[in-house]
Amino acid sequence: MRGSRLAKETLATEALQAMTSEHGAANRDGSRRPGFRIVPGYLGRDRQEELLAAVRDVLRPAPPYTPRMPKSGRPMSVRMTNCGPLGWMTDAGGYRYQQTHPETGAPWPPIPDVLLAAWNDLSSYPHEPEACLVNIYDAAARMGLHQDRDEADMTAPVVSLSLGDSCVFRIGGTRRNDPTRTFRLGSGDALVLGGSARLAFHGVDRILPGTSTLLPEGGRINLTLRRVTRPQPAPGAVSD
Ligand SMILES: O=C(O)CCC(=O)C(=O)O
Repeated sequence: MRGSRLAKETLATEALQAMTSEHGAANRDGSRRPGFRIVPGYLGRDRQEELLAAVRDVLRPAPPYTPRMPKSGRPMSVRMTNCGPLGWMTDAGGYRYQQTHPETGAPWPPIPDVLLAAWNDLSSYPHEPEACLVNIYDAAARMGLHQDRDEADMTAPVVSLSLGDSCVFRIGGTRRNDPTRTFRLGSGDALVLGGSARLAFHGVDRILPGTSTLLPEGGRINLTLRRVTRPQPAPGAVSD
């Protein structure tokens, strides 16, 4: 099983490197350091169900809300919530991280262990994530091309896991007008944006309804893990 997963992963990574190398979103040296990396089937069905149960435990105290675009206040099609010490928010007041749910005023629930384990496995980053954005897509939802740039520590990658229906994911380079490519992200797939791809523009063009049986209600859930603040140096550490 593991061998075939690794073989699939290698093929997918090579294909993606070939697709993206023209605009620098992938590691050019073929190394395993986080650049642009996709791991198809990272979570098998049992682990997907475990993660889904953990996400439902997050949604009870932190119900999904409709985020709004800065300035215009226009509602987004994706619904969102968060877990972790910080949560990413957008409304007419702008993009930001905050410690509490915008509607309940309560602190976000903690990041479930199954997600922390995925971060430790995939991020190659020695500190914990501080925010896990939960994006909930119905069949009509999408997410426009954007960069994740509200974080202070860009040496930490973005790690994301998908559950439920597949989506058409789009990724480009670090400039909005760079060429883009699309590929399918399915239930259990992991994606890492690090290194030269940390600031790559990306988004979700559309959901492919009926492509997964995981969510009885249909649709897709995406969990995006991020480190937000720079870690404090250990006491007595000498900086150069
Ligand atoms: O749903 C996805 O796969 C992408 C989510 C995303 O780009 C984000 O939350 O910034």
